[in-house]
Amino acid sequence: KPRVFSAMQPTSDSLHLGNYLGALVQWVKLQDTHDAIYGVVDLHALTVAPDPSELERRTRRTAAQFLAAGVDPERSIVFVQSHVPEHAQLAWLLSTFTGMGEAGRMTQFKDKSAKVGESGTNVGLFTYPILMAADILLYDTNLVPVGEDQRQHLELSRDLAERLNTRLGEGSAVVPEAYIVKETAKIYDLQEPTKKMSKSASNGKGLIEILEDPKKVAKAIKSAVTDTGSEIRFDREAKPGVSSLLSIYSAIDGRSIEQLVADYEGKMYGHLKVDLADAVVEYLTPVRDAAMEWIGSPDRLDSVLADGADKARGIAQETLARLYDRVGLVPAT
Ligand code: AQP
Repeated sequence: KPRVFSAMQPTSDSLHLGNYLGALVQWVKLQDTHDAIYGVVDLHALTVAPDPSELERRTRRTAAQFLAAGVDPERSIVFVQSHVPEHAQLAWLLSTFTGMGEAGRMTQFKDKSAKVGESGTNVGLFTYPILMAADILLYDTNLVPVGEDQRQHLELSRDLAERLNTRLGEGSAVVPEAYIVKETAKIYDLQEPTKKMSKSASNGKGLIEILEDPKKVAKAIKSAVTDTGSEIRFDREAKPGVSSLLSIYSAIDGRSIEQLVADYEGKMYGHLKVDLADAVVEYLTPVRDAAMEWIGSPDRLDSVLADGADKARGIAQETLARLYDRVGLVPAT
């Protein structure tokens, strides 16, 4: 079976609807056709200097949400990045294959560091995409399901894989493909519907957290920014607010955007919002309940993660040994 790898950072107590629809839904589906490995990338989260006890809590909560969404630990590997030291080891090796200019072109670093200023940023944030390439190449990954914001980082992973094959010989690395589903590749902030829904960028009101109290979820949707005029139609340029509500609705309800537009012909924005709020609450309730159950059973959760780390490490060690050998590092034994 081809291999799929993807991961999320434990940077908040709850994933948001963008993480969920943009990535997690695809993770669950791809388990049927792929050998799947899904990680909580805690080493990446260190780049934002998290509070230690928060990081610990969020790491378990993030894993709990993967499982609650339907990632099946009997079929797929679920693990925590820092449990597999080969991630950091391969990242070092890859950093020696990455040009300064190449790393400097990453727009996410530019955006994030611009926000905190040069003195607030750190080298880890700069080399973040190299660690991400290590995450992916370590498992000889064929496919990486992510949202649109990760496209450029994926491109770097591909370039690095190709470079390893050129410089160290064919078969050094598998060149991964991004798997970005157009309809859900970018879920927008409800208050600023031209920006992506994001843990860090939002003021909070435009964000739907999947573990949030259902009343607050409904309220956030009902107070979403809509556009001038009253017609319900899909037009990202002229009507970003309504268009983004339609995208979310279509993703969770299965009706196409055209069908939704037809169903809401002649109705007001308010109708759409009330129905969408109900639909989202209904959609998220079982996920929230299941996540709470996992969060309430830390021993069970830790045992899933221990098992996942064992399995992931088995694969990671082989890949790292292959690359260490090809670059000429003398084996320890
Ligand atoms: N708004 C979004 N629409 C679709 N997909 C999205 N993803 C994130 N936001 C959206 C996808 O979710 C996964 C989470 O990756 P991450 O934990 O590395 O977080 P991120 O990409 O940095 O995005 P966040 O969660 O909003 O955090 P910040 O605030 O740091 O930007 C990825 O597959 C991502 O594409």
